[in-house]
Amino acid sequence: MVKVDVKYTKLFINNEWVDAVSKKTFKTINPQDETVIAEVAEGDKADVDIAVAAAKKAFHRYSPWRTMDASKRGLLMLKLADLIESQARYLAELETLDCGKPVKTAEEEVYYSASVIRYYAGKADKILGNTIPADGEVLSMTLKEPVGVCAQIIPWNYPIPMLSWKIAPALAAGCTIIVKPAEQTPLTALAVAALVKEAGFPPGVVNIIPGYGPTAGAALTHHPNVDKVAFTGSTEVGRLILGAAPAANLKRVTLELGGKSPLVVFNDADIEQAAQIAHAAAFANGGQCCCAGTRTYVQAGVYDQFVTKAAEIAQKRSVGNPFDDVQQGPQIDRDMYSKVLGYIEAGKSAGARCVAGGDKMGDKGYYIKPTVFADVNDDMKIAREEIFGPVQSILKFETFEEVVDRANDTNYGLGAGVITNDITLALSFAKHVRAGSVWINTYDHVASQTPFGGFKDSGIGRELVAATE
Ligand code: TXE
Repeated sequence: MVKVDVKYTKLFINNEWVDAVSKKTFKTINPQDETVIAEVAEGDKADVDIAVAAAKKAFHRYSPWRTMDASKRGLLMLKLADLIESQARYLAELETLDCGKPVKTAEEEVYYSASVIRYYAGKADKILGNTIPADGEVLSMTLKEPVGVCAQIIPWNYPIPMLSWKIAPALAAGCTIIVKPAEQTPLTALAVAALVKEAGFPPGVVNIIPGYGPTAGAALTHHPNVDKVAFTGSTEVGRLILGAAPAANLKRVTLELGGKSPLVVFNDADIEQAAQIAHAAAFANGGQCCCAGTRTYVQAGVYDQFVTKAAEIAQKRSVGNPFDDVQQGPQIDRDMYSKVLGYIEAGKSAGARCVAGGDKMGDKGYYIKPTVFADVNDDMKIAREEIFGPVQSILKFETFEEVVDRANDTNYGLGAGVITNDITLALSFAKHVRAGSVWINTYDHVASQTPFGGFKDSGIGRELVAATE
């Protein structure tokens, strides 16, 4: 077991480390072996009130933050990105300890997160308004203003990238922030908070309140002095957040929620390559990815060949101690572990053909074998509900029209993919599938320059580039 020093476990408010008002703490658990990593201060409404007051003060018109040149905001962000990179290995190990993802992937995610912050650093002094040819002897123009105090509630599947997606555009725009990390993974957000202070951001600009959703999270979403909530998580909680907004102050809400994304493989595809892309689409981050391509639709002419290949690749996927050179570590927690195993049983009892995995792995930690089901029907639970684990469902189709209808027959609309050499077919699929992002002959390519978000139950609004426009 790798020893990682946990340096920060308190709330971060006004650039200071403080205990919760209640003095309560909660345990963060290592998903490899269910041991306690650390006791972390448990924020609740009283702490949220203090953090919101700090963020509101930092947003006052004469505050150091509001009077700072926009270009200087960008420079502070560049400094933060440099500091994050300088601690890449430490942050990656802390992330792996807390959420179980392979340390190599965690390190890539740290560099990626620094790149997101750099991208928005460049935007800080390029947020432009318009001049408008209004009728009459007037000059009409728009001035882009920061929204104000932003609550940002993030999940456990990509803790540092989600932190960067949330804080970077808000900082570039000049907002102030209260982040509530997921209760499963509070540690890296706190470690980044220390770097926020070191970079020189004024007190109150970024505040981090670890704690639970129904307490700390709900206090933020109901708070009258929070101007916006940006949330990534389940559709169920997304509905609660949207519902809470009008009662408090009509705060703005962006929601990035779940998915059940289709990936379509046509007869003309290179099957080896298609199976590899589809595997990565379904199994990246142990399947704990909102846009995971979990419904793999394969055209009848190549179906059998594809199923054989997909099973082979899944059986070879290396699963184990995330500090070793593996492709997959444990699932995040006992709840998700049991939930995913429940879906695997549901797939078997519904008559889907399990061609790889299909079970837990070992007796310690939340490890699950990469699982592939073939001969899945659209009405099976495993084809309809978000599993959020290492499970791929393969479905057969005959025609383009049929597969577009079936791909769209879902409450979700986050991602979609298509694999074919026929560009007309690919673009036509991209046009007709109801998904926020469509990838052609690749999957899950997410860039700061490209907006991200969903239709239907997958959410409201767009993140990344759109956030400062
Ligand atoms: O999500 P929650 P959970 C999906 C995935 C998964 C399911 C449940 O299908 O199986 O959601 O995961 C905070 N008010 N995704 O339970 O509860 C919570 O503390 C305010 C998809 O982990 O939505 C955490 O910080 N906040 C997803 C965050 O919401 C509340 C990523 C997410 O937790 C709250 C994660 C409340 N009432 C899960 N209740 C994606 N889109 O990537 C909880 N929270």
